[in-house]
Amino acid sequence: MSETATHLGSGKVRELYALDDERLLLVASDRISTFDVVLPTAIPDKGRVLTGLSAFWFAQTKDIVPNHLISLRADGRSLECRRLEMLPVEVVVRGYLSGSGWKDYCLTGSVCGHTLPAGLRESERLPEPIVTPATKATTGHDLNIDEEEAARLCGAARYAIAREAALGIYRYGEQHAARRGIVVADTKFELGVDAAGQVVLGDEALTPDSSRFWPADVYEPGRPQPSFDKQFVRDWCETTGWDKTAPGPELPDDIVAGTRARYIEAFERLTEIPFAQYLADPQIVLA
Ligand code: Q0Z
Repeated sequence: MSETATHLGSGKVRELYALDDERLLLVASDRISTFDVVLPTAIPDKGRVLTGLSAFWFAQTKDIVPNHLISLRADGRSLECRRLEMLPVEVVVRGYLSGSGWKDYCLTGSVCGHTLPAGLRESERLPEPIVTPATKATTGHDLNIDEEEAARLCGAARYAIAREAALGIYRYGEQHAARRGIVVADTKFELGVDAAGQVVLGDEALTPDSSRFWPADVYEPGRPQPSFDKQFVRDWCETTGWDKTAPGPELPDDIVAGTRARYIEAFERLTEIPFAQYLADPQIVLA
């Protein structure tokens, strides 16, 4: 028995293949992007960290919302998934005021149609998490939309189910991570509809690439927060005079090693599994 995978597309750091009409393969590379540019230097095992974390969250949250995971491959970096009809919006959940949410709040006092209390500071925890959908731009940045527009694009009933699913997973993940010293400021979900018409969580879940992870020990509202995973890379890039257009700079060995250690630290804190054990037996994250 052999399988031939058809390459369907590339993300910045992941590849998508069709295995057959019903199944896809999502493969996470060791590439890293910063300031929206993929760097020429890989972070060894980054793809395994992200795949292991995603599989961990899919297993942990399957009773909150069904997901597309069929199996985690022995390479630790590939997920076999059910093929879904993806919703035309990304469902972003924000528990903290950062990024485009902070920008929009400063300009208008609201984020994607959510009017927020006056006087909030950058990176402040919101009174409750908000859902801020975005349309998937074919190029460049995602476009924030309000929930009324998302409901129109998805169908109101489908959007209502998707937003409750996203909120439920975010609340679970944010609490779990907070107990282990990681603030999940926000996270992006992609959901779809399966052959039975059920809304299903697809893509990746609560990874550092789909979320903002902040170290809880230095969290302080009123300023931007350091990234749990990418801060060494960002800080080093800022010392080089790079203009943040492609191609990015090659990373020195110590920045690669420090960044790899941060990804592994995030994995170990969140899963409570030594990363070496994941490499020896990836299925351990599904238990
Ligand atoms: C995910 C993406 C990547 C490029 C489509 N279960 C699913 N069913 C149908 N479509 C998708 C999924 Cl996950 C799907 N993407 C995002 C991922 C490389 C694009 F690894 N696009």
